[in-house]
Amino acid sequence: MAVRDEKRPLHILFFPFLAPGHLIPVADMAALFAARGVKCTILTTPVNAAVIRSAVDRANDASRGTEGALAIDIVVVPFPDVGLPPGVEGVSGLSSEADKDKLLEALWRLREPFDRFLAESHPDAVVSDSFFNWSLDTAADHGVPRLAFLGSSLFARACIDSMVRNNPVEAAPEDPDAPVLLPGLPHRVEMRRSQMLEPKKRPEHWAFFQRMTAADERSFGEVFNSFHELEPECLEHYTTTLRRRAWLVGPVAVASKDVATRGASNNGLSPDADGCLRWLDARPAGSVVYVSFGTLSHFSPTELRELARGLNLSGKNFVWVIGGADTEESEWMPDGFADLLARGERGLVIRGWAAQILILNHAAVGCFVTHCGWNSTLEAVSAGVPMVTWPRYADQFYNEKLVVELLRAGVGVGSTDYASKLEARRVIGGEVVAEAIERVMGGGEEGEAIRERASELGEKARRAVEEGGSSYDDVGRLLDELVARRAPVNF
Ligand SMILES: *[C@@H]1O[C@H](CO)[C@@H](O)[C@H](O)[C@H]1NC(C)=O
Ligand SMILES: *[C@@H]1O[C@H](CO)[C@@H](O)[C@H](O)[C@H]1NC(C)=O
Ligand SMILES: CC(=O)N[C@H]1CO[C@H](CO)[C@@H](O)[C@@H]1O
Repeated sequence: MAVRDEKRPLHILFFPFLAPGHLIPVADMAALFAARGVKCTILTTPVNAAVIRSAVDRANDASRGTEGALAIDIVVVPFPDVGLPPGVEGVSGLSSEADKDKLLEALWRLREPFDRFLAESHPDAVVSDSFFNWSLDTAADHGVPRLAFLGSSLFARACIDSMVRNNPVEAAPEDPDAPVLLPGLPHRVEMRRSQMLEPKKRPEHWAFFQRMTAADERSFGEVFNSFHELEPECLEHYTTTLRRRAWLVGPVAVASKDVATRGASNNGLSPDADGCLRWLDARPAGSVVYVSFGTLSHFSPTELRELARGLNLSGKNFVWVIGGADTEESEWMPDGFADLLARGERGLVIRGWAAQILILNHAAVGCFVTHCGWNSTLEAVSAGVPMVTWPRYADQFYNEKLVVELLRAGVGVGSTDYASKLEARRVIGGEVVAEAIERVMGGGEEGEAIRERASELGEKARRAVEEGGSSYDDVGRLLDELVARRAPVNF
C-alpha cells in the first residue's frame, strides 16, 4: 500500500473538541489510522488527555506486534488560564454563562500551541474538530490540509447545512408546533419549529454554526464516524449536490479494544457496572430495555418520575443509567418504585457510568431508550439494537429522524423541545414512554420489522470496518490521497 512505500510514514494531527463525546471517537479514529501505518498525534489538555489515555494505551498495546502499525502519541498542552475552576477543561463542569465565555476564550487561546505544533512537526494533515473553525486558517498558514470532524451523522450535517443556508425557521409561523421544511435535501425532512435552533433566541449559537459551516466548506474534506450503507443518499447528496468531500470511516468504536472501560473516570468497571452484566446474564434474550441519556442530558424531577412510571408500565425488564443525576430520589421516585428496584427482578438503576457498549451487545437487551447523541446512536446501530428515541438538544432531533423515518429502526416518544439543561420542556407522560417501548419490543408486525432492520444494520456496521468493507476502503482512499499530495517524490 502507498503509505508504506514511502520512507516516512504519513503523520496526522488530531485536534478534538474538549468534550468526552468528541474525544473518544477521535481516539478511536486515531487507532484506526495508526493500525494502517499512520503516525497519529492527538493534541489536547491534561484533563482531556486523561479521558482518552486508556483507549490510546490499549490501542497501542494491541498494535505492538501488528506489522506496519504505529503507536499513537498524545501531546499534552496546558489548559489556558482563563479563570475556570481547576479540573474544568471543557464542557463538563461548566456551571454558568460566565464559565461558558471563559471556555470560549480558552478554546480560542489553544490556537497558540496548535500553531506551534504545526510549525515544529509539520504533519501531512490535521483532523480538526469542526468546533475549532480557526484551525482552517492556522493549518493553511502552514500548508497543511485540514480535515473537519464534527462527530455527527452525515444526515445531521446535511440538515445543519440546509438550515444555515436557508434559515427556514425565520420564515415559519411563530407557533412552536409549526412545521418547518428543510429544503434541498434528498429526503423530505420536516421538523417542528420547537425542535430547531432558533436564530433569534440563540444568536451566538447561530453565528457559531455559520462560521463552522463556512470553515468546513473550505476544508480539504470531512471525515465522518458513519458508514456508506447507513446513509447512502446523504453521501450522494453531500458529494454530488454540495460538492463536498467526505470520507466515512466508522463506526470507529467497533474496532476499539477499550469497550469495557471507555469513558470510566476510575479506569475500570464500577461495581455497579459489573453487577449489571451479571444481572443481564440472568434475563431472557431481548427482554431488557436499556435507558441512558448520555453525560450532558438533564432530566427534571417530573420527567424522571414519568420515565420511571413508563418503565414500570411497560412491563419489561430495564437497566436505567442515571448519569450524574443531581436530583434527590425523594423528589421524583413514584410510590413503590424504590420497592420495585429493591426486589431486583424487574429493574436496575446505575448511577454514574455504565459499560454501554457491553450492555448494548448483551443478548438480553431488546431496546435502547436514547437521547440520540450520535455516539450512542451508532453504538446501538453497531450492536443491532432498535431504539426508542428521545432527543433533547442539538443534532439529536436530526438523528432521531434518521433512525425513525429513514432507517426505520426505532420509534420516537414525541420529544418536541430543543432545550438546554437550564430550559423547561414539555413533559412526556409515562404511558407514552411505555407505548413506544411496546411498539419496538412487542410481538406485532411493526416490532418484528423494526428489530429485523436494526439487526441487519448491525451486520452492515460490523462489515464496514473489516478489511474490504466500505469504511476500511475509505480510510485507504484518504491515506492514498494524502500521500499523493505530499511534496514531490523522487523516483
Ligand atoms: C472563526 O470564527 C471567528 C469568530 O469567532 C472569526 O473571526 C473567524 O473569521 C472564523 N474563521 C474562519 C476560518 O472561518
Ligand atoms: C406499576 O404498574 C402497576 C400497574 O401496571 C401499578 O399497579 C403499580 O402501582 C406501579 N408501580 C409503580 C412503582 O409505579
Ligand atoms: C465513544 C463514546 O464517546 N462513547 C460514549 C457515548 O456516550 C455514552 C453515554 O451517553 C458513554 O457511556 C460512552 O462512553
